[in-house]
Amino acid sequence: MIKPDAVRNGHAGAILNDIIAGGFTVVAMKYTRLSEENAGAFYAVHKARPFFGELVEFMTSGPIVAAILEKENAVEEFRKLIGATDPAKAEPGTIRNKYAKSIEANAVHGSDSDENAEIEGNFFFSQFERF
Ligand code: DGI
Repeated sequence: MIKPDAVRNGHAGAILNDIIAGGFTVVAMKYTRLSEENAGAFYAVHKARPFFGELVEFMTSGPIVAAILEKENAVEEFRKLIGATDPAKAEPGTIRNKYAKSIEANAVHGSDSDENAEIEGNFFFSQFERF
């Protein structure tokens, strides 16, 4: 997912370029905006964390780009491409290092396991939206 900060700051195109240059194939993609209910469900694992309310507020603050990406070893490869959660700790050249401003407004989301990639893909896309 390209998060609201990156879309707002005009980085969506550059981020997609980096993703494609990184060898990922786009299987599905959409431009949409999360409702409070959607964002709360998407980040349900963080419900008990002190930043949950702010996270939901931020994630609903503007449109996002959701995508399903394909590559060998995709979950790990994508996390390498985006860098650490906190952009201050993200390696130079990573998407979060280049385009993110803070640990919350950190430009992109990537699934953390194959299982969650399946769940998150199903959250955004039907079988008719995958190519
Ligand atoms: O998988 P990641 O997005 O790299 O990181 P995560 O699953 O640990 O956290 C999910 C999102 O929650 C993260 O992208 C931004 C937000 N977050 C994580 N830790 C903090 C945070 N937001 C705030 N405000 N403070 C935190 O410590």
